[in-house]
Amino acid sequence: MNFDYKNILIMGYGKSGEAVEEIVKKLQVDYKIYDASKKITGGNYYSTLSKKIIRDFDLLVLSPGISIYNKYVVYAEKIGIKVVGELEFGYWFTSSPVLAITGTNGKTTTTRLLNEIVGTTFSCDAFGNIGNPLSSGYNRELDYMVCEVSSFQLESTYSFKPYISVILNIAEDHIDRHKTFENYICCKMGLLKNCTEKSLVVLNADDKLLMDRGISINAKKYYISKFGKVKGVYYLDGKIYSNISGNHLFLDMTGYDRYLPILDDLLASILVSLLLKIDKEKIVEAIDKFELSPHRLEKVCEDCGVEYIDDSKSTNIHSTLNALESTKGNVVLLLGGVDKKLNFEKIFSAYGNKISQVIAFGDARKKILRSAKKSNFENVVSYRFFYDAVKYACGIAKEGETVLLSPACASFDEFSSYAERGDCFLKIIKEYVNAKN
Ligand code: UMA
Repeated sequence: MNFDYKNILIMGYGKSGEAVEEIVKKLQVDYKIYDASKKITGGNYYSTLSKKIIRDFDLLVLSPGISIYNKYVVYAEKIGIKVVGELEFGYWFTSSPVLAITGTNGKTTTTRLLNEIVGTTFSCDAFGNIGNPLSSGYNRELDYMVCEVSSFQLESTYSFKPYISVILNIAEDHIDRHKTFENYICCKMGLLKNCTEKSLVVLNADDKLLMDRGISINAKKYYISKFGKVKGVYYLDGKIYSNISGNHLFLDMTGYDRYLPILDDLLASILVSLLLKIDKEKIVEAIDKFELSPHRLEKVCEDCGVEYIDDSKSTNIHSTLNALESTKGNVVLLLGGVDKKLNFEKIFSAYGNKISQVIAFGDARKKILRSAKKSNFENVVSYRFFYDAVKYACGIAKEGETVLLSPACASFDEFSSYAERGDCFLKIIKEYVNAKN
């Protein structure tokens, strides 16, 4: 590509910033790095910025963690300095076609599964929000790059044009970052902004909001549905059908119960694979071998008739509703962490009858208590710390009930990641069960 920027500021020096730096070094242009919290020594780094510093650059490359509302980013744009996110920057330097997956929930699982299936037939790797910046693949010759794309990344993406784009669903999330739900929706739909009539797009026909927004997109559109026939791949009465060129039975789901809570992810992965003309046998083989993501509706323990499910990966309401939908019997629900300005009342109104007790914890606990009260849901207690909340849940759960950690919040008040929170959940349960037996 024609790259004529001469002075670059890399904003954020985590995985994304490091991958951008690698490309910039190869380009042999001047660059500096800004990171507010890392102590990096040497003349090339800033831990604080000023307008004067910003004026030295002609390109800012943002890590996903840095918002477009950051005051120096706003200033740079105002005075005409080009600002792009790491995903956009990485895309400038990649030549492989991208299979992009976004959505509020299910995008990591779909990315992993699709990458496994595509890998049976083509050279590929998983990139993006899954933990592997697209920029890190700039020097790789792959048939496909399977890329999980977040709203943080789409916020500052302009020319990104995937070969196939998938949007799994859209529900409220990250309102703390994007300010309004509408802004968040626009980021997600932004995945399709460079579509042409030749672009392949996969949408979830069961998601009304997504369908309303997708209607005006001019592309070759295919759909997934859990509720009946669509042009694409759909589920009906325990079987998956493909309806791309003719309607065919694709897979009888007997024996595939583990996929039922993540059916959308499975349908989307099959659909994209069929669009890539991968053999059915290869697809099914990869589905058989695939291990579901840890901390996503993972049954971690059963003791005295109580099931313990780790859904720590659930960091928004939509995902917790999905977990409640797929859980059998009454539920002791662990809810809390860092609120993303989401509406907890939906949980009580939709599943109040199924939840025997809510245990709220962490920063969001007071808001959860208020939401329960507003919804006339009385069985709710709160604890400041996760440890105490889990111990309490273990103590009150009755035979036949499920203790479900599906917190609908980020984990950063007490943990470094949702994975650490899930690991801690299991540790506390084990401690409780061992002490009792
Ligand atoms: N930083 C600042 N100022 C700020 C914000 C951050 O200086 O205002 C600095 C931090 O001090 C830190 C660096 O920026 O050193 C971190 O940047 P980053 O948060 O963008 O982290 P990366 O390591 O580059 O990881 C990012 C994604 N992080 C976020 O979106 C917050 C990772 O997604 C992604 O895996 C990775 O790029 C590779 O693409 C994580 C995530 O939480 C898993 N994603 C959100 C989610 O899934 O809900 C969207």
